[in-house]
Amino acid sequence: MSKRLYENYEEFGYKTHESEMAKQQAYSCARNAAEIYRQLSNDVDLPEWIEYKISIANDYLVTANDYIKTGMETKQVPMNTVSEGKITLKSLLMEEEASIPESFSRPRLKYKLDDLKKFIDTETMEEHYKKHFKKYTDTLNEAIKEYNINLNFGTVEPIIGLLAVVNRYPDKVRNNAGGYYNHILYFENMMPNENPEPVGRIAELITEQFVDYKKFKETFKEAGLNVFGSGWVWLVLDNGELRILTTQNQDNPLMDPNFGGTILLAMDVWEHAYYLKHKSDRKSYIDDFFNVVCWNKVNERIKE
Ligand code: MN3
Repeated sequence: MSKRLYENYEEFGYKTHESEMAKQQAYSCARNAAEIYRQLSNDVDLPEWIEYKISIANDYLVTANDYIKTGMETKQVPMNTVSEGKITLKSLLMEEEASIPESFSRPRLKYKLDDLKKFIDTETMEEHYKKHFKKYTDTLNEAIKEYNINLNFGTVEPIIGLLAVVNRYPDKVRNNAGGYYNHILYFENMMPNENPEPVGRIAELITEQFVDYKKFKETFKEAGLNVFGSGWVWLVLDNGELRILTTQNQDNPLMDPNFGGTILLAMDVWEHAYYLKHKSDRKSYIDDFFNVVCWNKVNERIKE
């Protein structure tokens, strides 16, 4: 694909100074992409994160290519996208960016904050959802402005795209992008639950890999108790296998460029998730957490 783009750019004629500059930039991007692709194609199995980045780069180039070939002659490029006499690739992608949110917001919960009270008390849920989660969301939005972060990651959801490149940014972005996304997962994978036993595909996977649900719970709980200080426990599906991971602070497995799995279940083990009811007893919080796990949500995530 990159090679084809590279060849396409060679056919372009000169239009105006601006379009010539844009053409040269796009040409140079395509040439670099083609060279990188050539070097990488010696490896038969590229790591998933490289494949992912190539596909993002490719999407950008295809969009730029389409725009130049079809748009440049018919559309007037708005003046504010012209900076110091040249059109940047960013301005070429402006139309696509229009659909990208400039900030993040908390999803509405599918249950009321007091619906889990038998296990997770209402006061904790209120503090957690309305204050802690809100704070991560607000601070993330502030950081996006502060560091002028472009949330256009092509076909990848903005928050997922951001987590994958979070190492480029200061801790404020890391902590709050993680804090924001981790809490989406956590509040989504809880639900008032009449029958908290795993069902469907996840029940099968647990039986295959952990013998039974009881054994799985013990392992997951042990992982939670071993998180020193604040952090998270994750059940992920990686190459068809269930794995239990832990992270510190607000880190998320998707921040690791080598992680290629799917997150199925998130458990917050920060004290703010349980201190009001369970005091320092993380163990009893984890027992209660298992009573509100939404296994249907876990099964949905397996299919994604
Ligand atoms: Mn929390």
